[in-house]
Amino acid sequence: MKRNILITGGAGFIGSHVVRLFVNKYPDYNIYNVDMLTYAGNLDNLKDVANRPNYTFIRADIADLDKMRRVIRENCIDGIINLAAESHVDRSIADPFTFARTNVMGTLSLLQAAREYWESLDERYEGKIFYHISTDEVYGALEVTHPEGTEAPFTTRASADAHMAYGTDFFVETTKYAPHSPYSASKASSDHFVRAYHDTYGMPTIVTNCSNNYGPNQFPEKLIPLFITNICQGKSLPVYGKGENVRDWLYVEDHARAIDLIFHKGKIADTYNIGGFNEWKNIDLIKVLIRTVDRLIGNPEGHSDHLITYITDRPGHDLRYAIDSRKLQSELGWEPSLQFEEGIEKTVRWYLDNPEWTENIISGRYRQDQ
Ligand code: NAD
Ligand code: TDX
Repeated sequence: MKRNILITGGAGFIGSHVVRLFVNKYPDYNIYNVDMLTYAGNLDNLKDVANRPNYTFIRADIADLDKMRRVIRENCIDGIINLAAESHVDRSIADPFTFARTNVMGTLSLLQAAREYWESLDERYEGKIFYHISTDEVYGALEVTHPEGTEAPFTTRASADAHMAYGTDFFVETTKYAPHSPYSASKASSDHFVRAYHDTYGMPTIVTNCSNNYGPNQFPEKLIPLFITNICQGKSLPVYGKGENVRDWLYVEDHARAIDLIFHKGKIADTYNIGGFNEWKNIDLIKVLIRTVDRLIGNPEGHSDHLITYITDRPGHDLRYAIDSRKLQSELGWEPSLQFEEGIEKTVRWYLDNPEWTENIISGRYRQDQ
């Protein structure tokens, strides 16, 4: 079937994996990638698909309502996957306004532009979808609790059942929103606007909330790529607080597969949580990273342990995120494909095999070329 799909934020980390998947898997779809190319946007991420006949890049700001109206109307867009966002918590603490502008006003502009176009058509919303990509951070933070006498579940990816057996709390689709950082507050606000466009205007919308992603092409300000880069360069590894915060990690291609599945088979007006049942305490994860990088570059074991440096905690640092993704697994049959150890190995190898990708970012060259 022919379709015209608009993917926003496609030059970023997750967006580039989603664009690649759709361009390769659906030759009959026209894929339009709208990205403003902020510091986080990098066209190097999409070199392999840039010249495909079913792919078009449009440099534009999602908060530019008139531009979004034109892009959607001129290209007869019938599906939107909204990934464009300011995404780094530390930057949101330094500059909350940029987060409100892109994440809230940008999403609202896209919703409004889509609404105007779709309502002008005879078939109106039939066959249309506005799919908004959100985060587990909107749910706030969980405690680290597990029954006495049991090991913490965050040492390797367990099955969902084994994980639930610990009886600790997880974020489910009905967990009340309680964002703490300006980033998560802006994402929560955008989620509310998306649901309001469904409830008020009947727009077919879906929202998904995913846990921490990792993998190739992640901007080296986030924990995993920053630490891989620093270990390679013998630079210190700034661990916030005591390194006891817990995150639930998912390989980025597994997230992209979930997005594909939900875009095509998800229930309109519904919400799905996406996560890998793969919780790690930061300091344990950092030790795995050090071991993996040292092994792959031929350093003796323990060589880079001294780089760990505990620094002042991030303000408002959420203690634990953990996603219960059983709804997505049981209703749509999605499962993460990789064990964490495999995913980390693949990720470290990618950064080691592609040093120019990181070097272009550090030198700023990537911004001159685009
Ligand atoms: P990213 O920062 O790597 O990429 C964001 C992209 O959006 C960049 O290409 C940037 O140029 C573009 N962009 C920013 N502002 C824009 C604007 N005003 N107009 C057009 N384009 C703009 O982000 P990411 O980590 O790939 O995250 C993508 C989405 O997934 C975000 O909505 C984020 O909230 C969500 N998410 C991320 C994670 C994660 O672990 N990274 C987890 C769950 C959800
Ligand atoms: O230098 C660091 N030192 C450190 O201890 C950095 C960059 C991070 N950390 C800690 C903070 C977190 O507990 O590591 C953990 C992961 O940090 P980030 O990579 O900044 O991710 P996080 O804050 O958990 O948010 C991420 O997951 C959810 C993404 O950035 C968001 O976009 C997504 O919504």
